[in-house]
Amino acid sequence: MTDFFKNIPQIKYEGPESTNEFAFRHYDPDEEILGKRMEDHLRFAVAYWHSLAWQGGDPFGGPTFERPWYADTMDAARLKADVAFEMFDILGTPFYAFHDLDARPEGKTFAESKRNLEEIVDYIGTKQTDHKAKLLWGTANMFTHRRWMAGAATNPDPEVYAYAAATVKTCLDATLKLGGQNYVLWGGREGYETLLNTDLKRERAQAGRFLQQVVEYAHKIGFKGTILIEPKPQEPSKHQYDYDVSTVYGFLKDFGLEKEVKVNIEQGHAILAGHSFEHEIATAAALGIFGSIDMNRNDYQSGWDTDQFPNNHAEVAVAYYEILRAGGYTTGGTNFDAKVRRQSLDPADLILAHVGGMDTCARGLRAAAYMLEDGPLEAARNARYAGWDREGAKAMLAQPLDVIEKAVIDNNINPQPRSGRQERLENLWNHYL
Ligand code: XUL
Ligand code: CO
Repeated sequence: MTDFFKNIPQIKYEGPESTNEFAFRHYDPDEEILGKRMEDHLRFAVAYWHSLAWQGGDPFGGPTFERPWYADTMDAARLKADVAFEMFDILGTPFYAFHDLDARPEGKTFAESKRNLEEIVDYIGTKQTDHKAKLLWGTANMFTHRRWMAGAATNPDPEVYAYAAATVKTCLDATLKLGGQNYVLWGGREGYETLLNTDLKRERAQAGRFLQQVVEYAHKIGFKGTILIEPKPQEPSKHQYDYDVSTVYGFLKDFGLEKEVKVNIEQGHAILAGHSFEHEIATAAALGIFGSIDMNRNDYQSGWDTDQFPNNHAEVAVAYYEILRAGGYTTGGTNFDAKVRRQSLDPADLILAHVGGMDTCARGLRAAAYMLEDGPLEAARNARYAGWDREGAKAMLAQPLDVIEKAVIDNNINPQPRSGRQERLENLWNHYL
C-alpha cells in the first residue's frame, strides 16, 4: 500500500440522505435497473491520463500538482500503477483506460519505449489479478511528442507513418495482453493547421489505409475487442478529419471498415462539433457503430475542451436514454475522460470528482430507464410516426414519383400539421428526473 490516499475510505453507497461526502448517494452498483445491475449498465472507467499522468499545466502555466511518481523512470511508473489501482479500489470502478505514454516512461528509442511498455504491462497485469479493475480500452498517445506535430498516420513523412504503425502495434499487443475490451484511436493531430501546406486527399487516404492495417493486425493477433474511433472536430488540430460521428461513418464506408470499427463518443467533442451528446449517440446507434462513451462536460462559456466531470444529471439522462434505446453497451463503457481543475490539488479532490461524476451518471441512468420504461415518451414517439403503419404508406417508398403524384390527386391528399408536443415531452423528461 502507498500512503497517497491515506485516510480516504472505500466509497460505499449510503443513499440520497447521506451527508458523508465519501459516500455514493445515487450510485448503487447492485441496484437492478431494467433487469441489469447498475454497475453492469454504467461500466465506469477511470482515465489514467487525467487522474494520474496530467500534472495540472495549462497554456499559461506549468504543473500545479506534486505527485511522488512524476519522474521518467520505471520505478515511478510502478508507483503510479500502485496508486492507480488503489484509486480504482477506493471507487470500486470496474474499469480503467490508458495510453502507452500515461503508463510508461518514453524511451530514447522506439525499442526502449517498447521495452518500457512491455515491462509496465506485465506489472499492471499482476495488479489486475489482485484487484477488481480491468482494462476497458488501451490506446496510443500519438499527439504529445514533437514527432507527431504534423500528424501520425496522416503525416507527410513516411518515417512518422512507420513510427505510428509500430506504436499502434505495441499498444494493440498491450491491450490484448491485459484483456482490454476495446482499442481506441483518437486522431489528435490527424488533421491540419493550414490547407496551404496540406494535401487533404492524400492524408485522408493514408488515414484510411492505416486503419485497415490496424484492423488487419487486430485480426492477426486474435484481438476480440472492438476497435473504436473517437471523433473530435478540432483541438489540437485546427481541423480534424474525424470531425463527428457522421463524418467517421462516411470515412469507414469509404475504406470498407463500417462493420469492423465503431465509435467512442465524448460529450465535450460532440459540443465542439456543434451537436448535443445525445445526437451523436443516436446517430451512431442509427448507423450501427455505437461503441462506448467518454463522459465529461465542457464549460458553456469557454468554447474549448475543458474535460470537466459531469454534474448535470438532466443532461446525462438524455444521453443514457439514447444508450438504453440502442440496447446499452456491449464492450463499451462510461470512461471518465475528465480532469479535476488545476487548483484541486488534494488526493481527496481526485476521488470526490469521480464520486460526483458517478452519482451524476447513476441519477441520469435511473431517470433514463424510467423514461424508457414508463411509456408516455415512447408512446408519443410511436404515435407521431403511426401514419406510416397505415395501408399503402410504406409501399409508396418503392413507387416512382409520377405514381405518387397520381395517388395524391386521386385521393385528394391534403396533410394536416400536428403538434410536435415538444414542451409536453420536456415536462415529462423533467418529471422523470
Ligand atoms: C482528447 C481525448 C483523448 C482520447 C484518448 O480530447 O479525448 O484523451 O480520449 O486519446
Ligand atoms: Co476522450
